[in-house]
Formats: sequence, structure tokens, C-alpha cells
Amino acid sequence: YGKLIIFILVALCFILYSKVQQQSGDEAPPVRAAALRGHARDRYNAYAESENEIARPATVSPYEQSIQLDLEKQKIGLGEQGASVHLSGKAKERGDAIYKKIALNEELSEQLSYNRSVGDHRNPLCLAQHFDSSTLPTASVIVIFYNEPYSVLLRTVHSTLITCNQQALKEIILVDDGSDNPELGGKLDYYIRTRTPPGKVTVLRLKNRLGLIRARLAGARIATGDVLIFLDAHCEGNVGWCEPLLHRIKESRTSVLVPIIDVIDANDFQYSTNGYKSFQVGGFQWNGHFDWINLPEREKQRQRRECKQEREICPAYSPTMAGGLFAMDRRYFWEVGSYDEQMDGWGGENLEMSFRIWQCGGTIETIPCSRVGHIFRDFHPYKFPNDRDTHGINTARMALVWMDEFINIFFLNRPDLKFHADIGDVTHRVMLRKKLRCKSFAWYLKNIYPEKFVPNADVVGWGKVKSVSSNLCLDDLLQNNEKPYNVGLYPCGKVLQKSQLFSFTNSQVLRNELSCATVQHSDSPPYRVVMVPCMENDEFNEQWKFEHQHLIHSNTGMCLDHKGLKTVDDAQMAPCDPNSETQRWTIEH
Ligand code: LR7
Ligand code: MN
Repeated sequence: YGKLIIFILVALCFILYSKVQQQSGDEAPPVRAAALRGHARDRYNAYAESENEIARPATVSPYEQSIQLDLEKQKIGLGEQGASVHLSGKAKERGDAIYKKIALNEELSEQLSYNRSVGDHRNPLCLAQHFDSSTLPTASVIVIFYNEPYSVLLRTVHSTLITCNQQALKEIILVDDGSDNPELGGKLDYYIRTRTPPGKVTVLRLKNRLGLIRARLAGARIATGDVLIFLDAHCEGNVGWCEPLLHRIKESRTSVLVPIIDVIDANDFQYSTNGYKSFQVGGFQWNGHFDWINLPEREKQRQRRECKQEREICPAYSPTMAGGLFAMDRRYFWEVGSYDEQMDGWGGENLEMSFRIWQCGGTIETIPCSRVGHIFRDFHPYKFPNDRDTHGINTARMALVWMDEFINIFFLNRPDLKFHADIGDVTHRVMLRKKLRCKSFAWYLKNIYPEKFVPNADVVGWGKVKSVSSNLCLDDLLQNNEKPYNVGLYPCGKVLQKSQLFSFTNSQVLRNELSCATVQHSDSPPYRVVMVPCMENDEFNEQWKFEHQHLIHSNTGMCLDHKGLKTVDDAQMAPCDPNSETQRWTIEH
């Protein structure tokens, strides 16, 4: 019996012990179970995936702590309504230091709420517009980024969630173009999972950096909304910026739309506009760069003729677009050739798309009731793949496909690109142009951008303006074209180069691409030749006469003269003398 009792006691002890064991083994699960509820479950999963420590009781993800700290750093009300903010003390020092490095005040960005509003800068006429959300097409907003400051990217996401119509906004697709900034990895994923509405925001990771063109294509491929809206990763919208874009696409599916792009200062984050009364549209320069132009008078007349609303809030045809912020019907995006996927890095895709849209039957329009701010930086915070001039190379690809004979003017401006080895093959894009039966570049210039000055069209002569008696040519020394500048006389180049390219137009104007020749006001010599920004209408520019090889300025009656000038000097005028050898000039073509 004694042995039996001992056996039973031992057995009981064993059973009891194993029960206790089981319970203590359950000790962790209650904590875990709690962590698995709702968002906490995701938190646990994120933690488990990222740290690979399933065994240890789930505390909070280290991302959670880091995000909490981020949120604590943000000061309510700072920069609200797009006000400028100036840091002081240590924070200012940190801000200045990072600004020097990445051309953006990341320290300040981290202190501004992700949800700050930038105010409503729309034309008051826009407030009378009402859109029925239930009938608007849906939108996929695609934001591509490469090592964008984390807080700036998140502000772009939150701003979109807040300011773009909830019902119409189907998804936001963030495309990571191979960033190596660690904050943009697991922490970003975790943030999106725990802090944005379920299913709204997706992060698409590209294995390598593919450049912004292919990154946009990757985003577009997975998008499911009716309309694609592309944004740079440093944008903040005004209220109601999505609706008018979506509405216009519903009305006209081959219209490619841009909002008015306002400026968010990269240093103090102030949101600024040119007022609501006027805005600029896109132009281009013959060197292949995008530029802003005033809305041409001709286009205002078209708006008055064709648009039923008040003109100021009518869609405005834009010869080109800046490229970063635009909305487009998703199917039309693919039909009309999406992008040239052989374009690398950054640049050129915007003019390519602009010319293609217009030449192939679409339109590019600025929608005045849609306003979005963009952070403009003084320099690129990143390097280009293999340090190549991807802008130049991409632009040459564009020119080969879309510019026809006008490519000569482009190469005149960019001789370095004429035989560049990296341009590659463009046959498939030429075939696309054929397939879509697109119109010529001459058609585009005549009908879409007649204000654009073509150096060798409607001219008496063009090319080098050379002295008959010496080897001196007019030369703008590639000076800034936005301000008046003195034009020089310089030894003529063997071949025509951009700085010596001048035109004498049918309306008697001596000019280059952007500037027109005038004579500086003065009571005594020297009477210098000054180049001033040309008027849109060539007839309003100052006139000259080209007679018996003399270049005569009509207003002063004086002649271009290089008498007594050193080989490198400002061009000057003198009283006309029919016998003077130093007043005779030839125009190359
Ligand atoms: O390799 C890269 N991969 C990327 O994903 C390089 C950049 N990017 C991302 C980057 O993080 C950003 O979100 O691409 C976006 C555009 O790059 P930015 O902001 O450095 O370019 P940007 O604003 O100086 O340049 C303008 O011209 C570009 C030409 O390729 C693009 O079209 C940009 O989208 C365009 N930006 C705008 O149109 C905003 C208005 C500014 C103007 C004018
Ligand atoms: Mn940008």
C-alpha cells in the first residue's frame, strides 16, 4: 500500500506539475493574443517579420517607438496655412546643415505636422463649382521616390488622403525607385500599415534604381483607377484639387491635365502663389529644356470662344507640361504610348510626352481650379546613374522621334549630343508615331505653339552676324536671357554655335531665341547694344533695318559699328557712315 500511495502521489504531482507547466506555457499567449487584435496584429507581424524574434513576448515594434518620437517632434499649428517657419538655436543649425546637403530643410519638415493644410489659394470662382463624387472617375495617385526625406514623402501621402476626394481616390501607389535610405524601408511599410486607411496606400519596391520614367511605368502597371494622377514625392494639395481634374477627363478622355503648380519653399516651407488671377503654362527652349511662359493672348481668345465658364477658370491649353504632376485617363496613357521605357534616370520625358500628346491628337491643359504645391530644390540631392547627362540623352531620343527637321535647331544648341553613344535605338518609338498617325512637328509649332520663335523661319536671314572687314561676330556669350544684357563682339566660330546664332526677322527684329536687340539709352558714346526679353508678338519688338550691309537701329538711326573695339568687347552703335568699313555686316544664311 505504502508503495501504491507513493506512486499515486508521484503521479498526482506529475499531473499537477504538467498542468502548471501548461499554464505557465500559456503565460506568453495572453499577451500575444492581445497584440493580435486589429492593428496590433499587424504591428506584431511587422515586428515578427522584421526582427525575426517570434519567440520573445511581443512588445511594441521599435518602429512604433520611432514613429511616436517623430509624432512628438511635430508641433501643432506650425506652418499651418502654408505659413513660413524659421527655426532658431540648435534646430536652425541642424536645418541649415541638412539644407546644404540635400537642398531641403528636413529638420523643419520633421517639425511640421504631416496633416498641415496649405490653405485654399484657388480663384474664388472655383468655389461655385460642384462635382458629384458618385459620378467622377476613380483615381490612382502614383508617387515615385528615390531617397526622398521620409517626412516629406509622408506629408505628400497625408495631404493627398485629406485633400483628394475620398470617394474618387481609389489608391495611392508609392513606387520606391531603389532607395537606400533605411527609413524608407520597414519603417515606411509599418507606418503605412498602421497609420493609413486599410488598403488605400501601397508601396511598390523596385529591386534596383530604374530612374523616374520606368518607376512611373511600374506604378502605372499595377494601378486600377480610371485615371492616373502622378505626383512628385514632395507635394501638398489645396482642397478640392482632384475633382476638377477627374471631371475634365470624364468630359474629354484624351485631355492630359496639369494643376497649377505652386511653390513650397525648400527652406522655410512657405506655400506661395502668383495670386489666383494669372498662371503660367509650359513652353520649351531649343536646347531641350522646359520653361514657363505666360498664357498667350491667342489662347485666351480660344478660351473665350470655346469655354462656357468664366475664362479665368477654364482649362488652358499648354504647349508642354513640367512633367511631375499630371492626370491622365489610364487607358489613354497606354494607348498613346505611355513613356519611352529606354529613358534612364531623370529628364526629357516631359517634353517627349508633351509633343507626343499634341501631335497624336490629345491636348495638354492646365486646370486652374486644381492647385498643388511642389518643393522646388536648388540642386538635385541625388546622383544620376553612372553620372550620365540623362536629361540630354533622353531629350535627344525625344528629338529623334518627334522633332522632324527641327532637330537641327536642337543639335545646334546641343552639339555634344549629336553623336552621343548612349542615345540608343528609337525605332520602336518611330513605329509608335506611325501607328498612331501623329502629326508633324511643323504642325505642332504652327497650331499649338505659334508664339515659339523659330530661328530660321519667317526671317530675312539667320546665323552668324559677321563683320565684313574683320573676323568679329555678334555673340551673346550665353548670358542670362531673363534680364537685359549687353551683347558682345567676339571672334567668329568656325561653325555656327548657339551664342552666335541671331536672326533678322521679317518684322525687322534683330534677335535670338528669347532676347531682342535694342540700343542702351545714353547721351554720349558708348551706345551699347542691349538684348531685352522679346515681346510675345514680334511686331512690338524694336525694329532695325538691314540695308547695304548696314544694321540700322530704327529709333536712334544709328549703325552697328566695331570701330576701335578690342577683339572682345560690347557691341556698340555709331552715327551711320555709308563709307565706313567697320559698319558693314553679313548675315550667314
Ligand atoms: O532616379 C530617380 N528616381 C525617382 O524616382 C530620380 C528621381 N525620382 C523621383 C523623385 O524622388 C521625385 O519624386 O522622381 C520625382 C521627380 O524628381 P525631382 O523632384 O528631383 O525632379 P524635379 O521636380 O526637379 O523635375 C521635374 O522634371 C523631371 C524631369 O524628368 C520630372 O518630370 C519631374 O517630375 C518634374 N517635376 C515637376 O514637374 C514638378 C514641377 C516642377 C517644375 C518645373
Ligand atoms: Mn520635384
